[in-house]
Amino acid sequence: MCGIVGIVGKSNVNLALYDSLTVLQHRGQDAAGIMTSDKGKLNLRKDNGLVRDVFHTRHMKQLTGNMGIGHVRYPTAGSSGPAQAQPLYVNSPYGISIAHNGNLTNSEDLSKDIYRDDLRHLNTDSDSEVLLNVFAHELQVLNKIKPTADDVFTAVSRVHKRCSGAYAAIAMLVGYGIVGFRDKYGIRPLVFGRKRVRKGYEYMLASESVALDSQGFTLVRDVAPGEAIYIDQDGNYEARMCSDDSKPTPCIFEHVYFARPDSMIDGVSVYKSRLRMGEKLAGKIMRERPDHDIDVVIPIPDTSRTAAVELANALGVKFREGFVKNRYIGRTFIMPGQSQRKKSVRQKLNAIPLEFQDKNVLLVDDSIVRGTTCKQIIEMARDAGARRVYFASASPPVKYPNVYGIDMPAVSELIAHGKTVDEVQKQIGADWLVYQDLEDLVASCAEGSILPMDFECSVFNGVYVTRDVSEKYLAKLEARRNDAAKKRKERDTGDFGQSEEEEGQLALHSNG
Ligand code: PIN
Repeated sequence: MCGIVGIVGKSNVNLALYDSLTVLQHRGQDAAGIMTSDKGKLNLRKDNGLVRDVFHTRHMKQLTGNMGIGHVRYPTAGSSGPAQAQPLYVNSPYGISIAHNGNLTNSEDLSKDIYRDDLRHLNTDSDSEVLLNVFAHELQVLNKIKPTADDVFTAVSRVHKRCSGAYAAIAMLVGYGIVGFRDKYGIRPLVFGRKRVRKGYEYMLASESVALDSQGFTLVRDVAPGEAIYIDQDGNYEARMCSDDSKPTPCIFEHVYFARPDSMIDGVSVYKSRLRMGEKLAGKIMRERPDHDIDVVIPIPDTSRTAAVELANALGVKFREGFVKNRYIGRTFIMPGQSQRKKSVRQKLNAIPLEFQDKNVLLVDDSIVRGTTCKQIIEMARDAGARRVYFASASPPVKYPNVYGIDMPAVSELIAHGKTVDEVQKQIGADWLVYQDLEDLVASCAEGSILPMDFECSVFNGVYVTRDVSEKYLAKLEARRNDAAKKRKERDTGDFGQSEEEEGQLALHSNG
């Protein structure tokens, strides 16, 4: 997953972009970048690393200008490195840069068209570079010396016709303005906000509303699926629907895990959807085991906490913090022969034994992906003295690959793929395992929505809304992810090296 932001302000926007990216850091920790436009000149700083490490005072001083865009990136299987950091740039026409969140599913075909028909060069295998070049080409063919909002909307409409898959993007036309657009399904989120200042209004587009909140902007609304919002550099904005068959189907995993709980997506509070996940899970537990003997509900920090609180409430059982997470864990060194150490969750989580001793505990997590982490956590609960260890997942079994920007592990690594719930329960070593039902998850995330909508739930049901995801595409993806898994294994068992120990990075890798 990636995070994107764009601002048209009345004074330098570098600090607000930087601060917004730190607020969106949970969406990607691999690379960060900011590009600003100052009187027709571009300024760029991007590199691998966390926002706080990529930008130093000397970079910030150079990022002058009242308009700019920013990006934080998560690595995809097999592709990382500074060349993949965003914003990306093409100089023709006008000078255009882009920050993209998502994944195009037809980028291989589009790359060929871009080369043969559009006579453009691609320098990376990044689908974001494909998106940028398609957009640039569609503006170029309009052949205008100065682009108008109409021209920008025409180009976005053409992008919707040519590009398939997931894309929430913010593009900047140097010296003219920025445009935010979402694919016709609205798979990835994008919000629009404004702030009143002395000289008028400043405008912001961002992946999540928390970025607006943190900078004192008010959420105006979500960019609708298929819509584009163009803000010129003088602060005039215009919105237009650029797709004639938009069908709101946002990614449900944003609610399960990716988005911050204090964000609003398509009018739904992520915090509230997680509370409802807990409530509905409690309903299922009561249906399946009305005489359950759960003494205490314990969340696995951090994401599952909101669902776990409400689950405990609804069951009328105590909620307790049984695990403490090390907030400062970053890189850990792996010495030769220490492969086990990388896999150990004990470095980042520690149990408080008095919450486990002689109790039947219900551990709650947001999802089970590989199942490696939860297996170890169940062991920790037993070591801490638990009598029985039950496990609840706030989402259904993850069984299928994601092609829309969440780079899940290879299907062969997904613990629930091709297994029954009983088999998964056995493999993770739980005394009982309960998963959320998909219809309950959907109901949890839909309540209060401003749009009549379905959700993109492919990791749970294998249904791909863009309808272009062939067996061949999935087989290629699987091969790439298997390769990445193999490399990871080699690295873990190989010579002295470094490794990211972030929970999310072990479990879920994503791009765009
Ligand atoms: C981690 C959220 N969440 C925890 C990510 C682990 C799956 N894992 C997905 C569960 S946090 S595993 O709260 O944001 O820190 O099933 O692959 O072992």
